[in-house]
Amino acid sequence: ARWYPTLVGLEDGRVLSVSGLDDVGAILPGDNEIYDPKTKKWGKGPFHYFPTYPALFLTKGGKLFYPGANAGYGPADKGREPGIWDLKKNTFTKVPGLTDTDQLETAASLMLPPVQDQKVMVLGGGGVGESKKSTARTAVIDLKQDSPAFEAGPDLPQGTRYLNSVIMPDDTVFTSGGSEDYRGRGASNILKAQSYDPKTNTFKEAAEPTVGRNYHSEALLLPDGRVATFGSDSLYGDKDNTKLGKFEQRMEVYTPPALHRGKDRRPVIGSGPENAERGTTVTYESADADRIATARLMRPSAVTHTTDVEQRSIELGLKKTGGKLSVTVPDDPTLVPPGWYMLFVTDTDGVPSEAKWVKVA
Ligand SMILES: [Cu+2]
Repeated sequence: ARWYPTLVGLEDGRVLSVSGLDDVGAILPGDNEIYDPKTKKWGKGPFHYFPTYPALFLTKGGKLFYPGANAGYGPADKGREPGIWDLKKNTFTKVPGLTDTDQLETAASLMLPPVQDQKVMVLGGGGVGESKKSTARTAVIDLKQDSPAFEAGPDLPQGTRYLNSVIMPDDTVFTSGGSEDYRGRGASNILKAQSYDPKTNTFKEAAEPTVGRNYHSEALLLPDGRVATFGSDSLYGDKDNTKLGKFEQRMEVYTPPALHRGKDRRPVIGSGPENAERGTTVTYESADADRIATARLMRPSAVTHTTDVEQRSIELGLKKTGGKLSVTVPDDPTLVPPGWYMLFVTDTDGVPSEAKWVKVA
């Protein structure tokens, strides 16, 4: 029995289920399991303890990276340090450099785009349990280095738990919402959003959301290039914490600036294959081929409790010839795990197309 686990899609299509609470609500000591869709059976996974909803990212070569971000439950002094988990040898190698390591619960984390850069970012987070602490810290680690270590990134506007972070087709990261205190206590929802650019390692202010988002809130990239945010579970409904909170049912949709430049400016991906094999090139009709600058395969998110280990953006090789776009998928299942993806192209002005759904076997 297991609830609040993280499900990590592996390079061969199997799914590793990690941590969680058992049927009486006690945290599992480390008995992880693997589901194989080919045999439709569960088997034993490598034994290792993590707090619930650990953020675990499939990295190049097949090891998992744990930035320390998690969604709580479990003791404060166990399984909270970041490191690299070798599933085959079941070894865990800690990585240095991260600050505010006592505030990794409810932190956001993601593999920065494109995934070939092998950089993982951690944003915000709070103290363990109902702690009042939260941090504005962000940090980035480059896993391509021989001895990877976290380096400080730009601070968030304030201490933030439950930050939503979404990879965008133009290789920026849209972040919004969260609250400064545990579950929005003391009316601490943060009505701010910002766009992070991995190339410059800076935040830029984005349009402010009007609905607060804390615990049990999510944000997803839509196939049309916008971002939907939904949910939130404030513990209290007022500043003095005297009334019970209500589950947030309003959704909001964020339209990035590039989509305000005119509907007819968006490049269009025309007809072409729905399946793409790794290591091969697939070709799509496109009247806009000449002005396309980048092509990305973006994995749809599976996000809950500020944990989204599915989202990733893969840089594709790009060739343009007379009204046709040819994109090449990397020949590496640890970069491109099997499944459905959204194919986006972005033009030289930074305007993205709508997505075309493409399956990588
Ligand atoms: Cu929950």
